[in-house]
Amino acid sequence: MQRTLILLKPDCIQRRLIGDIIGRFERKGLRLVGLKFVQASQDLAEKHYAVHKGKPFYDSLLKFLTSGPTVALVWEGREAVATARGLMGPTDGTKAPPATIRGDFAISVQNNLVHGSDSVENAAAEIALWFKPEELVNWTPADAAWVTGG
Ligand code: D4T
Repeated sequence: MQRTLILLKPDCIQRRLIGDIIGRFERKGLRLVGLKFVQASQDLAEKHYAVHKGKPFYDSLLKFLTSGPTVALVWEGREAVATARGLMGPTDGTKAPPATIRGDFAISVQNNLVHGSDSVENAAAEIALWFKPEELVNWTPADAAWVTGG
């Protein structure tokens, strides 16, 4: 079982898409283990996007992530990192195929609604950045055997 960090970025909240987008991860069969509504500070945004420091879009990206509230989520499941990235689609909304989140709802590169960890290692670091260990809930959904199979 893997865990991944998903952020519903400020555009998702402003556009009232929280329910639609959380529903896609739920319906896929991923298990929600963490959820919080956060106003990201400059420090948190800088740490989250440290890998992009120095790139031409970095300042704009930080301004965007700190411009309003974000919903931070941790999802668990088989191949959760790649599965979530598949649900999201590629970075540029205009290139994202229909039936992906960005393909259905985004037309921007920056304002692309969601962030998802891109590796198991980065997922662990990002989950630790956004959540305290005690904020994550271990539980077994009633339909777990039906979702995961044998
Ligand atoms: P995240 O990290 O938000 O899940 O997005 P991706 O993994 O799909 O894309 P990324 O790391 O390459 O970019 C992070 C973030 O920066 C924005 N961005 C990216 C931007 O504003 N301009 C750009 O030219 C690029 C490449 C979008 C996502």
